[in-house]
Amino acid sequence: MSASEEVEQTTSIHHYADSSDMPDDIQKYWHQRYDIWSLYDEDVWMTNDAWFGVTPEPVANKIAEHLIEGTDPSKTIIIDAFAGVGGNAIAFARSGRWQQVFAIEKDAETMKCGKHNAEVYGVGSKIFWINGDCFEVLKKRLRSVAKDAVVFASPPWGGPSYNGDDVFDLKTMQPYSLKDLYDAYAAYARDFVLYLPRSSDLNQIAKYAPKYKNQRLEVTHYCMSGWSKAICIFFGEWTFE
Ligand code: MGP
Repeated sequence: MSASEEVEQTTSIHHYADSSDMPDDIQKYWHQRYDIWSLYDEDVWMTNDAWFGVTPEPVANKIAEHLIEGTDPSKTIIIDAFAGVGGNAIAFARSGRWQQVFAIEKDAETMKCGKHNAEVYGVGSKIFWINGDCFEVLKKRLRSVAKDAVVFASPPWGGPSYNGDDVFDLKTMQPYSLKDLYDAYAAYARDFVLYLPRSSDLNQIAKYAPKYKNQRLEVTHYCMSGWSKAICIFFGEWTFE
């Protein structure tokens, strides 16, 4: 019995070898498996929910590149607040830019996937995982670290049905609204990035443009095959060309 077969019997962790093994509601992601993970066949582990929330590898790599371009070189620590099965944290670790990569994940099974996937991608020793609620962890364990770190957050958007409305309402996003996220991260970090739906209401985002930066706020679409997958909002001090 292989290690992944053993894991599958006792937990919600899976490495599906065929789409027919997947629950119906996530089968549509099967054809995207190599877009999500180029090393999918090397025994990448996923929970069922991770299929619709994980950042695809090319997008995660592009975000990691942008963070290198835009952050002050004096910043050496990055905190992935909703690390999930590891998509972004692995890209941050692989970029080689950060002396420390912290990955916070609330769900223990999901975190096991993230740790395992980091091993698959050869960066297992470069990520420090913390099992807990990111708001609690930032308040208590990482408080002194967070103020000089970059915080990256790819929160839940209320499930895969987020896509139903033409314009996504960030005030009613579940379980955390834009305001909840902004208030929580601004309390602990100066520089933070939110990964949000491509159809997010830009007027709601514009309200957070700071006066001291001439009312400018950097928002970037991340695309695959010419279609936006999601946006990032960059809060704090960023210098993009
Ligand atoms: P999607 O719209 O569900 O993609 O998610 P899908 O069905 O592949 O459709 P297509 O039109 O893009 O082909 C697009 C991207 O949004 C995914 O790749 C994830 O990175 C991200 N994403 C989706 N959801 C539901 C979430 C979420 O709840 N949280 C986070 N952080 N990202 C999500």
